[in-house]
Amino acid sequence: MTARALLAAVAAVALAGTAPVPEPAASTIRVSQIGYETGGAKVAVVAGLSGPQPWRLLDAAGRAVAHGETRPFGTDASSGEDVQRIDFGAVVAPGAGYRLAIGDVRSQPFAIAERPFLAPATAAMGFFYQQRSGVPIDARYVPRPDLARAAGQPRERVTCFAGTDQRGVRWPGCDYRLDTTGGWYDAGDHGKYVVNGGIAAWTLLDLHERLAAWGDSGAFADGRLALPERGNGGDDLLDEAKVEVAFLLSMQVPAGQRLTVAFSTDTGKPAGDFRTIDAGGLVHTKVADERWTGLPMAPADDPMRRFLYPPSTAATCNMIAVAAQAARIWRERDPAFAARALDAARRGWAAAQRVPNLYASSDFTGSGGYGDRHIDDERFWAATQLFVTTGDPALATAIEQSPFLRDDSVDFGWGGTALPGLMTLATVPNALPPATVAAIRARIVTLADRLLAERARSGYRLPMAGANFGWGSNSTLLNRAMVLGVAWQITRNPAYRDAVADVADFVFGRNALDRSFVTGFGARTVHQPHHRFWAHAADARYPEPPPGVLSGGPNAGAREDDTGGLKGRCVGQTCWRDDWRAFTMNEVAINWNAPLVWVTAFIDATRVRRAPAPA
Ligand code: 9MR
Repeated sequence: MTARALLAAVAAVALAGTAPVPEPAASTIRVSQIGYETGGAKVAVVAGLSGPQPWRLLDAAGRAVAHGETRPFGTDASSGEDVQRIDFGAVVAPGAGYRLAIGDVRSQPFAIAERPFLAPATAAMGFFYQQRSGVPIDARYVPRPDLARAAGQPRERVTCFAGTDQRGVRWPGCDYRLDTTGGWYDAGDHGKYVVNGGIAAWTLLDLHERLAAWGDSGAFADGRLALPERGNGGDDLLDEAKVEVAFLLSMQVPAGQRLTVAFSTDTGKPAGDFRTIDAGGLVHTKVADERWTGLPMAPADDPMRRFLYPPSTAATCNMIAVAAQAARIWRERDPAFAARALDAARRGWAAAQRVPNLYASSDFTGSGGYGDRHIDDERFWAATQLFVTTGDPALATAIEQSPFLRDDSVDFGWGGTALPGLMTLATVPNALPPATVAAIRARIVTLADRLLAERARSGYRLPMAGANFGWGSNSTLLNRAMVLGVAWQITRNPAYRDAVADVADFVFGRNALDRSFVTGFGARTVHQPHHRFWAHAADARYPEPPPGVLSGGPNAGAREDDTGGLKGRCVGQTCWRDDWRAFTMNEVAINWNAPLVWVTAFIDATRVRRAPAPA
């Protein structure tokens, strides 16, 4: 073959390699499609069998290397299915391309590996770089050249929205501008929202604060991630999180600034009760487009005017929490940044005390609402983070008297931030009396036990037994897994770690749809996320998603349009479609990918390490 012919042949193979591979059909044997840890539990879930059936584990060559019998479970409420389980935990030989088989039915292929979660954790962190606003996304730091793009909003100097909202209320605007360049886009849209940026940044920083206790403080050491900051000597996870912290700080109203805001208290009515106040120290809720843009839309092509939207007490508390957390994390690493963050947090705290009940209005078009009328939990969260950083005795009293110390909720998220306060108090050294810290630790363990009890009732071993899958359900599960992970950190009881891994197994494919909800990981994964730039399905000139991006997941309350006729006829975790239009179930978001990073990094960091060979 001539050199030219060889080149042509290579090119043909390469081209064939880019052709879309047809997706394998869904199997009734559901496995984690990335695979299982050599030393971990290994369970598959099977639907549609009657009575125990013989199973075989096949290696990549199709040879049976283990066998056994399925174990009936009964009806699984989250899917409506009758399920059985295959437990092949005894198999520890590493390998790729394993499949489980029952008769002629085969599972998707999967691996047994020492560290199956390392690559997903790294890819899931890479999502954040690619969501950066204000900077070009450089081909050197993305997994494929077509993911590079021009900067969106490289000079974002914005003023307050002035004009009429969706309900016809006129907002007066303001006489200042803030430079809000930077941060991460929230999701498939180009809004930047403080409450969601806050919980997402906290989640990554919380992971950082735990890695040493898990025995892996270098998990994201300099050079581990593909980032422009690589080689600066700093931890890569912190480099990425700092991008968002800086954005949150930029959203604060300048000291002494007077502003006209609406003190409406009833979401059912148009905004009202406009008053002019000293708004200094409060934080604007969001910077976002004036009207919704369509798909596809690269950030650099966004033609909309962008505005600051009114400050709220909830947004202020989010900034306080993360800025205070940042102040302790960067205290030695970057004292100037830490001091700036602490000053912002303190000014924010004073403002939130002065203006304790300024709620966000959801009446603006062009961006998400993130409205929240219950902000005592945000106040508590802000107080805990500020207290852990400063030891201020006045905050200690407020924390010790808080009803959140005895709260029963096992969930947290952008609108519910009490548990993040407790999770920090439980494990980050602080000046609370030891008995109070012990009580908080016991509380977390109690909540985790409640999650284990739910898991015992769940056919898919989920810490959420019912069919109540809502918007971003994958993050609900992953956030519950974080509570389990903290309980493991407190007790070292392996049952909690196993339960974390069960959530990961679900997210990577052990679910009723036989679907890995993380792009690029698994034989049947997500190809059409609702995202304005990774919009290949909507327009072939735009890229497919990068690997490591989590779909919001099943949403039993999704719009009729999104379910394609499923609405009302799907059960819990079956209410999902891989469709780029389906923003109620197939969008991606920073507050969903952050717990994916936390959970995958947790499993990897807490792996059973082999004893070092004797010297
Ligand atoms: O994650 C948010 C979910 O909890 C809400 O129910 C939903 C409707 O208000 O909004 C979700 O957040 C979206 C935000 O408003 C705009 N950016 C995309 C977010 C993810 O879909």
